[in-house]
Amino acid sequence: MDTLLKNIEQICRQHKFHSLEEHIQSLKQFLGHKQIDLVILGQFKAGKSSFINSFLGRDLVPTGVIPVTSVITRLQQAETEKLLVYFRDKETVEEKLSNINDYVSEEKNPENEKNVSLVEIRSPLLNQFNGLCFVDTPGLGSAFRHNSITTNKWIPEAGVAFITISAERPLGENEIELIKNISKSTPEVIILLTKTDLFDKEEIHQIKSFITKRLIQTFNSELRIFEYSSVSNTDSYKTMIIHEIIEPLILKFKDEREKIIKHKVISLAGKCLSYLEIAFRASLKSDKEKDYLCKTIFGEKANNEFIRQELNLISDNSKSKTRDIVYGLLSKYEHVITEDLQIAFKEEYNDWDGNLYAVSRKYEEWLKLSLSGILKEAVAKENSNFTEIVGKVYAHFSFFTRSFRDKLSGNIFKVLGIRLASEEWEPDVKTLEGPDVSVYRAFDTPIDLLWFLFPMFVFKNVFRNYLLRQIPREVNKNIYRLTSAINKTINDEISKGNTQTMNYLLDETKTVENLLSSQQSKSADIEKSRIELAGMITNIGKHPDCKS
Ligand SMILES: Nc1nc2c(ncn2[C@@H]2O[C@H](COP(=O)(O)OP(=O)(O)OP(=O)(O)O)[C@@H](O)[C@H]2O)c(=O)[nH]1
Ligand SMILES: [Mg+2]
Repeated sequence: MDTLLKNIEQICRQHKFHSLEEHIQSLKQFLGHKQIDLVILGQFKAGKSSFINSFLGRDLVPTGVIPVTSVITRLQQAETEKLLVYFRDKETVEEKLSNINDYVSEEKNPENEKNVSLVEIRSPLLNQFNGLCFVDTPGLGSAFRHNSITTNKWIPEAGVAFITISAERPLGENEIELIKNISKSTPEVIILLTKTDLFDKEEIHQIKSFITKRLIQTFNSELRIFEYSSVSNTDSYKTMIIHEIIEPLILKFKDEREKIIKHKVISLAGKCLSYLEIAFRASLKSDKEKDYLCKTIFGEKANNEFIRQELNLISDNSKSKTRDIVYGLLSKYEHVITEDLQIAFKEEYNDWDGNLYAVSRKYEEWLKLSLSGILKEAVAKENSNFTEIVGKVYAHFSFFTRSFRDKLSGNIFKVLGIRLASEEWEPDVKTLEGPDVSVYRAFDTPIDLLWFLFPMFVFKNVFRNYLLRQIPREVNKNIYRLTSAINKTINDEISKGNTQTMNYLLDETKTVENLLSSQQSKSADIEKSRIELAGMITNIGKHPDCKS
């Protein structure tokens, strides 16, 4: 496999297939892991985390009735139990296992605001599985798009994929898409029909037949389906899975790992091969014909200018709406914040001694502290909605990317009779950071500097009423400022997504341009690489893109 990967790398370098670089790097990273990851995927609330807990016989990962898992959690064997939390932006931390909720649950780490990249549970409970790891993933399809993005990005790491399907919602379009996608990364996709306790035997039989029928209709092949319930009959379901999946994997660990690696390398080789075929056919054309090819392939809707304009359109259109959405989310707190602060102020003010200058400073300090605390709480409550604004725009970028590639691939097919190998891509979504909250001076005109003119024993009530009246203005002003700050953070993130998408597509068009400009003098070289690679693939097995 190493030789094949080196060969692919060398071919990509020689023929400038830039867009396969990321795929090669992620595969190399995968080769560094010595375990096999059993990745539990599926819609939110399908029972993924419950399956892991009940299968391992202990409540290790959090579960619940609303979307829970927000971070990839990997469970692997170890002599002693520990929890490791890996962050995107800081050093890894070792934590008590009992604190796991603080990092992986949507409630304690909403929208993964702590920027955790992975949580690893190391436990002797996993020792019985000899090198097999379980990976719990955030559910797909919930209102939280960032959860789906996190999981989609992890898909290339899967060794064996368990697609959990709740018996309550048997197999929708989302699962079909997921199976299509994951099949490119792993040879072993297994359906886990969860919550079987909710139906009787006959009904479960009907649900399984329905799933099998749909899979055959779509993929022309069946997948193994295992029943599971963490509520009743659990031991017998567990025994079945251990017997049919786990034991064979452990018994032939080395072979199974090779099989997974082979599948991934062949998937990459398939992409490389499709590029070589395009390059070869293009190289046989005359310069005039090449000109025509380029014009047809990069017609009106597949050139760099078109990409730039369309992405900017998506960005600008979304950015122009951000401020109103953010203000809508924050302004609903204005009334209640104002009232709460006014009540609190009335209590505090009586205890403030000193001249007007000292009282004004106290007021500013108090207001800053109280208001920033309350606004921070409001921002924390709304943070998932703010991140979601970015998530929705990224979904547009990823949709545009897919349509663009389909268009490009269709054009190539029209003129050369070959399609680009398919690929899923989306920009990386990051958790937004809450902005600073600040408060103006209590007096815009510095009358407090004239404190000696206003003895407090006479004016205390006048200033009390004055300061009380300032509160609504301060709340309103700070909500506006906060809106501006969050608007900027969100729009900066949208711009970053735009740049990432642009770079990805420019790489892709550059690669195709290189392919199309292949010179006749290179035909023999390209053909040699193509025949060698095709030969290696045939020797090893059919590549997955050929299956569907
Ligand atoms: N009746 C029944 N309920 C189950 C079963 N497994 C899970 N549940 C319930 O389904 C809900 C969701 O379970 P989780 O394990 O948190 O689901 P999940 O797929 O991990 O959810 P996310 O992390 O949000 O994607 C919880 O209320 C569980 O109690 C089962 O086998 N039978
Ligand atoms: Mg979960």
